[in-house]
Amino acid sequence: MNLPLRKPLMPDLAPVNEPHPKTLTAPVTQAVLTAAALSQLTARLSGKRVLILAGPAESKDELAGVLALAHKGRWPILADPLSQLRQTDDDLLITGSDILFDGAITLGDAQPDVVLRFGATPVSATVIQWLQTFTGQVILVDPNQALADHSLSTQIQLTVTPAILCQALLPQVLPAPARYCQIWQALEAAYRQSVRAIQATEARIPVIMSNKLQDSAIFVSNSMPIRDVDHFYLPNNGHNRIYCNRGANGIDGVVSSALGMAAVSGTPNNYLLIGDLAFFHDMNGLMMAKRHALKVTIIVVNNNGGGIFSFLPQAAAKDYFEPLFGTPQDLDVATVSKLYGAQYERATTAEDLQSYLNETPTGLRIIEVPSDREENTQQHRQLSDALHKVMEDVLENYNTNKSN
Ligand SMILES: Cc1ncc(C[n+]2csc(CCOP(=O)(O)OP(=O)(O)O)c2C)c(N)n1
Repeated sequence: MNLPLRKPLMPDLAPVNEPHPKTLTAPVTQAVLTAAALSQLTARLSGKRVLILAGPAESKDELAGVLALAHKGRWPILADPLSQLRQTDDDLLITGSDILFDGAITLGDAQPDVVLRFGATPVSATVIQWLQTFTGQVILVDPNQALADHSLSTQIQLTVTPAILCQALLPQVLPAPARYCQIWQALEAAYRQSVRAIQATEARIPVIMSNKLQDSAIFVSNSMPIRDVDHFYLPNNGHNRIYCNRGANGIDGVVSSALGMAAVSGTPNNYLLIGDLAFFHDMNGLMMAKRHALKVTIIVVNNNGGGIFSFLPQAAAKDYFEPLFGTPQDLDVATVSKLYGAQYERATTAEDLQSYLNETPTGLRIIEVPSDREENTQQHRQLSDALHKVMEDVLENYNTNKSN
């Protein structure tokens, strides 16, 4: 958009008293479930193998009722990193869904009959693709009729709030067969055990963050950071909120968004996890940290370019891959830190990062984690293979011991 303005460029300095709109989101409907709808829904869910898919939500309160309902039904919850449910270490939360849903594994007795969806579109493209192939029923809880269902798999759309729905269903539903929940919990336990032991440079960052951070607001950049957080940031009782600019999934404006978060989060414990390209893209946003004395720690994963593209087939086309996709900038993060008056640290080991995250934040701090794109791709592939094996072993164990 290019809006030419005519001189004189003197603004109207008279104060404007119009109140700012409190919220830009549409009002939440207060619809209640009719008795008929509730009984139909109960019949679809009670005693069934239900899988709850908790997508992005604004606050912890939005999906609070979902936990109680899940416990009543013994239903596992695929907890998107932006669902705000990973703030508590609940034993029904599932994080290892990408490995289970990428089509390489037969779910067997872990296969759900029904998917009950809350929140917006999940980060995981694998989960969306799986939903497209899922032959059971998909119910979407969409109070404002505003959630785009990118999977086009919804059969029933409920226009009640999660709170109203969960409260109404809670006394009605009976639990799923015990074995169903047990398998999911065994899968998740094995997954988490492997994730805790990750040594790979980039993949271990969310593991360390989920271990170390408490009462923090965490902003995550698009590209590999949000994927790694989805896969490897484990639920814990640290009460950390996680945010990301989803939608167009741009790598633009991420530094500024994180600083905006830090300005209103109400905590000095603000973090941004970001790749080098996204960081340099919005570098000058850092000015605002100085101007507003913001407390924020930025972890820059510096693999000198777009690490995500090394996972795509074009990585094999050596002649044009680097100038078109890899796009290394060869810029120095330490010099950028100096320019904006940030405290600079370089974390080359897991211990380095752990100890930097132990320090209490006092202002703008930039922690550079050097990485290598090729090595990162190999490490992720090895990790994915190992995690598939772990999950397959658990399922095989359950299938051969039917008495489990
Ligand atoms: C504004 C914008 N431009 C381009 C893209 C395409 N894009 C997606 S991921 C990516 C690479 C990001 O690199 P980096 O931030 O260093 O993260 P990494 O891939 O290394 O994890 C690019 C350019 C985008 N998403 N948004």
